[in-house]
Amino acid sequence: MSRFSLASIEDLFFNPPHRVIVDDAQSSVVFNGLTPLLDAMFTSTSNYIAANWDGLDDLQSGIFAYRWWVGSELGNDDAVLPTDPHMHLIGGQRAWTNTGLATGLDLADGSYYISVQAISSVEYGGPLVTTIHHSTPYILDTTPPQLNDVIISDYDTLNNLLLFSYNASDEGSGLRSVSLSLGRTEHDTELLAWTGVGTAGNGIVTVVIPDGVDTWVKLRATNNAGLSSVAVSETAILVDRSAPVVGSYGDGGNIDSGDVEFQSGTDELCVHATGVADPESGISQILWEAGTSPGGSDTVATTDVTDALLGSGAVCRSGGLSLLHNTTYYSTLYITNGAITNYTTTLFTNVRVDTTKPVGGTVHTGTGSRRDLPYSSDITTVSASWEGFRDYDSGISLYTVSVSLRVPDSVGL
Ligand SMILES: [Ca+2]
Ligand SMILES: [Ca+2]
Ligand SMILES: [Ca+2]
Ligand SMILES: [Ca+2]
Repeated sequence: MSRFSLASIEDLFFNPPHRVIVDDAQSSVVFNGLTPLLDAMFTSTSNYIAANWDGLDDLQSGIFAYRWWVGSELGNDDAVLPTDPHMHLIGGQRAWTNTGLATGLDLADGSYYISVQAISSVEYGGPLVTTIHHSTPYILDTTPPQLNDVIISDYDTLNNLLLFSYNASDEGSGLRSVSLSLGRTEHDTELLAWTGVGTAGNGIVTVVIPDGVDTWVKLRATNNAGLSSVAVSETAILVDRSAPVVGSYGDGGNIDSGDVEFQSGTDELCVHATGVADPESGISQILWEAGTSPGGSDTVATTDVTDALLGSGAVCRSGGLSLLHNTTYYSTLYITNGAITNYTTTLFTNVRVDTTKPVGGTVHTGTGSRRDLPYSSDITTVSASWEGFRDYDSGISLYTVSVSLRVPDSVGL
């Protein structure tokens, strides 16, 4: 008798001389998975499990048969019962694959442990059995990572640095990698192909994002079982390396009058600005403040005037103001664009309050040597001249001359 019959294998395991080995991470005999000599750590497939082994055939007497099994704890067989992996093969030992494959399973996520048993072909004195319990778990994870809270915190337009953070984790197999891509939509990666960014939960990527392009940021987290989740930034980001532009601006509420340098009213302060725009990213906010010193806000506290200035082009503050004669009021407008790293155009203008009328001055009929003559023979022209009008605060901006006709009581015709 040179061989045990297959029918007698089960009997051999009841009480043979038995050696049990629990291997360690450095051992290279039993391996998880189908790839020869590669110890797989993770899998995402729940309907089959596999193992392979090597180096068990150098027992002095040769191997008569193998069995393998799988359990949720070391040595257990609650996942795959002990099976002869070569039982179905024709051709004897030459056809052995030293691979175990159990299919049609419905495994739950968790850790699985492979055991392999070799029965030696001892011809005298009964078989010897060696069992190796592979201590490196084969981790099944069928759920992709959790990935959310993708936040783009900043874009450094000088150095082209994109700063971001996210929340990613994987309970079963842990995170293996996180990648980032940029696209013009939520789906493409046209602006930046997938780029590894580490798993720290935040990072910085150097990438040139063109001005004025809605840019969607995508993150992809992959777990150790090879499953991925993708998350997209809640909104597109907009990069703009140029500040808003402005047409004209100044003091006063009448944009047709342009900037004024003096005003007589004491209960109202106005500013105007026209042509306010940013072609790349639009205008997000306009703030106005005014005070009695440049940059001050003691007269008009910082106020959001975005709607008013983009609408009518002018904004006034009237209630509660009591401006002082001979005092200059300095307005500051902060015009901010809509980019992720926004640029602000700051405008300065000022107006001086003059509540007193011009003084002095005399008016004469005629000019030069013909001044103040009682009669004139010129029937087509009336002329006048004046002198001495002054305003010590704001100067004279305009003279208006009027001529009235008074007919004497008796006119000789
Ligand atoms: Ca998972
Ligand atoms: Ca711009
Ligand atoms: Ca002015
Ligand atoms: Ca005056």
